[in-house]
Amino acid sequence: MKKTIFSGIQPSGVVHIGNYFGAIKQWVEMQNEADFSVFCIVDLHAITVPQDPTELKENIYKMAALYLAAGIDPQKSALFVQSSRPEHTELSWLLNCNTTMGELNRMTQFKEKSESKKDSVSAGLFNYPVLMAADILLYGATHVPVGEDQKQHVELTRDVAERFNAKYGQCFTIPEPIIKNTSARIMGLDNPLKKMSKSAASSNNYIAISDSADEISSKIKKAVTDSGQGITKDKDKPAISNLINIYAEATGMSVEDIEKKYSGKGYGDFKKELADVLIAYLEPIQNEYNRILQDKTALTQILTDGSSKIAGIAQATVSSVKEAIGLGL
Ligand code: ATP
Ligand code: LTN
Repeated sequence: MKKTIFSGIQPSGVVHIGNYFGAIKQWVEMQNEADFSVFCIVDLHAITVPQDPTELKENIYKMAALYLAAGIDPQKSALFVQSSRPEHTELSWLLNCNTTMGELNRMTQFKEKSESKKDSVSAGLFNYPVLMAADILLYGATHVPVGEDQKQHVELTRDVAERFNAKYGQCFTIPEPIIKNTSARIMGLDNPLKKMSKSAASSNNYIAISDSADEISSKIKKAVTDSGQGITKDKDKPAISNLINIYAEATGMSVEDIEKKYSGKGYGDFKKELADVLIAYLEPIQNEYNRILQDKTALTQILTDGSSKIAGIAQATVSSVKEAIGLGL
């Protein structure tokens, strides 16, 4: 079967190493084995929560520059901005009418994000997973690389697609979430029991891709550790396990090899070397990012080309779905 990859990330504020290792880095690895890959800057998802218009526009460019700096190759993959293709909102409506309130009420991300402000969050935040389903199903994606927190949304996509196919005939390919072991959930440096998050209260929670060497060193130094000692991955040692995962992602070393290398050493030594490893890992990406971001005309061209490349696929999907439902003349 043809392997088609789809994934997206919101252009909202900081990008941290959780996003990078959990999502973007995997996409770069996967684009080489896929028949076709589509990577999207999901600005329509970003506006489910308030955004400043000037900052949003700037963040779209920043996200595009980061995708490219990370190694997304616009020759091999289509890189585009979600709002540039009207088929995303169109299919989203068609799917909304085939998704139940019950299904959306069960989405844990919505529950977490609307906690204590149920009546004031936007209706878009509630419908967010359906827009995500539309993104995936428009291009017949077979594989969707994401972090663990998005697994439930991909499962909803599968349910909606299967039900639609059963009701209206074969319209959609059923996608599979692809979640990598060591990077599925990079945890907060200040709280290893919760995922690293750009919406965290303190910037000590995360390492941003744009953090300077000094910031990286200081944040790793401050990162909480577990009681006891020893550099070993263990479910009773969530903090050090998280730091080992980050080390593994930045070096490509296996967890066992890392444990062997630091056997008999203390948290202090390990943290110092982890900071060095991360600084060296991020430096070339940061340099590329800064270079690419300077030429907005070139960036705009890449995004417009990406959007044109996939227009035919998106339009064909929407046409066949409308036809199946019995819409139009
Ligand atoms: P927020 O923390 O405000 O919910 P976010 O940091 O999760 O935002 P998104 O744009 O929602 O950012 O996520 C982009 C991608 O990064 C998704 O594939 C998501 O699964 C992945 N991701 C986000 N946080 C982590 C994390 N801590 N570990 C691994 N992957 C992550
Ligand atoms: N909801 C995702 C971003 C996203 C996405 C997608 C990921 C929007 N559409 C389609 C994979 C496939 C998030 O990371 N917050």
